[in-house]
Amino acid sequence: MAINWYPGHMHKANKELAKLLPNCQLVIEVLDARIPAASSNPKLDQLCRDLPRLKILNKADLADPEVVSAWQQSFNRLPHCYCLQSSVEQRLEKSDLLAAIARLGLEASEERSGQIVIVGIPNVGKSTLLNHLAGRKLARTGNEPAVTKGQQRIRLDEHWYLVDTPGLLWPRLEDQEAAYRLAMTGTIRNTAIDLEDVAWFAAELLLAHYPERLAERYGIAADCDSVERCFEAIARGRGALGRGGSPDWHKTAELLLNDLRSGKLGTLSLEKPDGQARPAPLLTPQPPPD
Ligand SMILES: Nc1nc2c(ncn2[C@@H]2O[C@H](COP(=O)(O)OP(=O)(O)OP(=O)(O)O)[C@@H](O)[C@H]2O)c(=O)[nH]1
Ligand SMILES: [Mg+2]
Repeated sequence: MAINWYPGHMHKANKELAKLLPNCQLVIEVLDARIPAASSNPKLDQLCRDLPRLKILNKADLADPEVVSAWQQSFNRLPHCYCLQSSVEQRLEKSDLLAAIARLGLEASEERSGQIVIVGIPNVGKSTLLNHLAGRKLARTGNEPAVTKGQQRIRLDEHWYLVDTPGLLWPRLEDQEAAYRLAMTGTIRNTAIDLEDVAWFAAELLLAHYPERLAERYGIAADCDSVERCFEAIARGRGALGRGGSPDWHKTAELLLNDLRSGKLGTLSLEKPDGQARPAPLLTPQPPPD
């Protein structure tokens, strides 16, 4: 099933962002450290033109530290761009932001406060970041996409305002493998995806690149190369069974995705910075059997 998710509120938020940007001096683009490529909005470059960009590799606690550092280095080679990491244990601090502003050559004006906008895909941690920088819980946060529905501006200090924005995707997710990675990590509302399809894709990817995690958590044999057997083992091990004791594919899919999204399968990097996404072995995601 092709994945696309561009509800009406995103269309509106996109227009509101386009109006706001001419009055901003800096764009903070929050990326998911597990999928820095798939979580980069291709429409943002057109919208932001040559505004300086601070890329934040957020949720770094859920990704492989070495791969995140490699991404950070590769982003730091881009012009007008500076990249930092942020995670639950080590959040981006206000002092880091002010240092980044200086590094990007921006100066606070004495007469008029400048404006910094925080943008990114849904559920990536934009509002959490705004609250942390503000030192107070001003924006609503939640572990589901599309929690923020409108812009929210706060004062960061005497020189800068900070604006939180709703999470944005784009009208067509052309790269469907990237779309599946977005879905696996919780960017797309569950009602807009086929959960079993996405979990099947996730299991393929884990079997190919992180079989030891499946072995550790579910006792799946390290040489298992069948997604169906992997699903069956999870279902039996976790009691996700339907009538007659056969595996309940839907429950199993939910279980696997919840474990993956919450970090119970350990740190995962699903893309590498050399442009080579850690590929799922199949080009077209295959649905689970009926
Ligand atoms: N593991 C981990 N979780 C994080 C991190 N930052 C934020 N989160 C969690 O990610 C979820 C989404 O956070 P939000 O701040 O609401 O995300 P958002 O980007 O504002 O989402 P929308 O408003 O829906 O676009 C929440 O459950 C946060 O607790 C992080 O660095 N690591
Ligand atoms: Mg938000």
